Amino acid sequence: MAALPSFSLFLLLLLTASQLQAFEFHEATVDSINQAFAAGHLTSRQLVEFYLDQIRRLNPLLRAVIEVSPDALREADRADAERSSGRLRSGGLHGIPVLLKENIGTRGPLNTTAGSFALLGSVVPQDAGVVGRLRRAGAVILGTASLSEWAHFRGDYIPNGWSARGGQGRNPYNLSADPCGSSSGSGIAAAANMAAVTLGTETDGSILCPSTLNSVVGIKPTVGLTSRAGVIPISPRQDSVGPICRTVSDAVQVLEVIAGYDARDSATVEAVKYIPKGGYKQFLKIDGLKGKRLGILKDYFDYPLGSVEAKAFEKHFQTMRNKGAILIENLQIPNTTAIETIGYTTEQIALSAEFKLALNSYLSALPYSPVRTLADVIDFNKKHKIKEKVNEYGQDILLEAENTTGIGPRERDAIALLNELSVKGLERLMAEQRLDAIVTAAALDRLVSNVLAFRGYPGITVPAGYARYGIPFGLCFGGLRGSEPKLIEIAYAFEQATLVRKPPELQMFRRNL
Ligand SMILES: *[C@@H]1O[C@H](CO)[C@@H](O)[C@H](O)[C@H]1NC(C)=O
Ligand SMILES: *[C@@H]1O[C@H](CO)[C@@H](O)[C@H](O)[C@H]1NC(C)=O
Ligand SMILES: *[C@@H]1O[C@H](CO)[C@@H](O)[C@H](O)[C@H]1NC(C)=O
Ligand SMILES: CC(=O)N[C@H]1CO[C@H](CO)[C@@H](O)[C@@H]1O
Repeated sequence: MAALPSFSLFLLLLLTASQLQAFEFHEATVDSINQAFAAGHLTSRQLVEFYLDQIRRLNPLLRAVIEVSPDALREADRADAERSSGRLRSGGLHGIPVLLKENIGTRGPLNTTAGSFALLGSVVPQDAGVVGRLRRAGAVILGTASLSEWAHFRGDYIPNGWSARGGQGRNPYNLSADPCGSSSGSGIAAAANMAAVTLGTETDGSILCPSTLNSVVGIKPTVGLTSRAGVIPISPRQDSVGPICRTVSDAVQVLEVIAGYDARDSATVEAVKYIPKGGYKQFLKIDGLKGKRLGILKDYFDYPLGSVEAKAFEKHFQTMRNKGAILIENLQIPNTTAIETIGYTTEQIALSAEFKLALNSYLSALPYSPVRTLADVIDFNKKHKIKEKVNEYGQDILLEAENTTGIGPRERDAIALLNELSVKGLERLMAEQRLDAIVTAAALDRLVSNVLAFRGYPGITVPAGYARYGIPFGLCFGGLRGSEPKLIEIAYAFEQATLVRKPPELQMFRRNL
């Protein structure tokens, strides 16, 4: 008789073990996680433990993470306890571990420094707007992702993915390849299964590029759709916070939670009007390409005939046609030459002045900080040349920004030109051709991010193939402000029809692990 209870205990243990085995941690999606949570096959604690273990093993090599949160397991336990007591938070991220780019502020133990020692020890007044939303949805803050220092606004010579605090982030598909930036750690961590989902930020390319190079999905939302409050800024006119995840569905579920009004970011007032009734998940439609008019921008597809990329894109175009899309090929954005020739310098004039104002305002609002102004940051770098590798990488962008004196005639002209290039460029093309989206290749040397940056347009990148040396490339779908619903339909249907993404084969690098 006494044997029975222990025998059933044995059965129970066996059952639990087999159920655990049944959950596939690698390439887990928000949906697969939620199903396992609901079935009682997985706890948030187990999930957090898995990612902490991945970080422990992989981070010495990939440097995708700057800090893990000492509160993560406690937050997971709380999410689990709430779930068992029937209190499930709405939004779909209850108990899901999120990694934040390290320029996104969190109140508590995690530092918010944009990768720079200058801000180490600074105290933020409260969680960033998007972090507040994640917490209210019951998500677990796992830690902070590495980045190109100061979101690549310190100096032109800082390598993508490098920061003094984070070290050099590496591309998990080829350790000697560029991981791109500035949200490099978010892209690397998503690709290498070091977090369930991640957040990045973009001013011009910082979500779209690292998503592409690390073979994951990035959504750069319409500027203002997600709050920038509590995020170390570059430009309130161009900055956007968005998800970087392994699938379109995951990215959309994160977007759903982080998008919305925030009293601390006035740009959200207008942008939240774009949020459709019923949210974004309804646009995850398998037939989302049907009837869509897609403008193929030829400048981004001039790959040599017979190259891996040319063959992949031809196949992808055919898939889109088969799924009912109408492809309008060989298009060019009017003003494309101007965007290429004067766009960058014009943008830099605007960003430099905007950065100085926004950063000084951010720093002065911190309850405690070792630096209070951009000038302090520059001084800090001069005093810590070794730690911050100032002799190697310089700080030319910071110096240029410090030299500005607010938004004067020169800056106003620059901003007006950026708007003109956009209105007479992308907006005109989309209207004339009645497009639902533009389509471009996405790679280190071909990124449409500037076209999307100047006037706050959204874009989504999806993996499209693997080129020479295993380096990933993607497709980017872009559109006008508020066009997320269409972009999601197109990106999701394309992803589901092609399923290009494969996880990096990290055992290749076992020697280094
Ligand atoms: C934040 O930085 C301080 C100072 O270096 C350090 O003591 C602390 O451990 C850091 N926080 C986390 C969560 O790593
Ligand atoms: C600062 O501005 C002055 C006057 O506009 C200019 O001559 C100088 O080259 C600028 N310096 C830097 C570092 O941009
Ligand atoms: C990584 O890229 C380098 C060239 O940068 C190449 O020599 C090497 O073979 C690649 N490694 C892999 C694993 O593809
Ligand atoms: C600055 C610039 O090149 N603007 C041009 C943009 O395109 C329109 C239409 O082609 C031209 O009229 C502008 O001169």
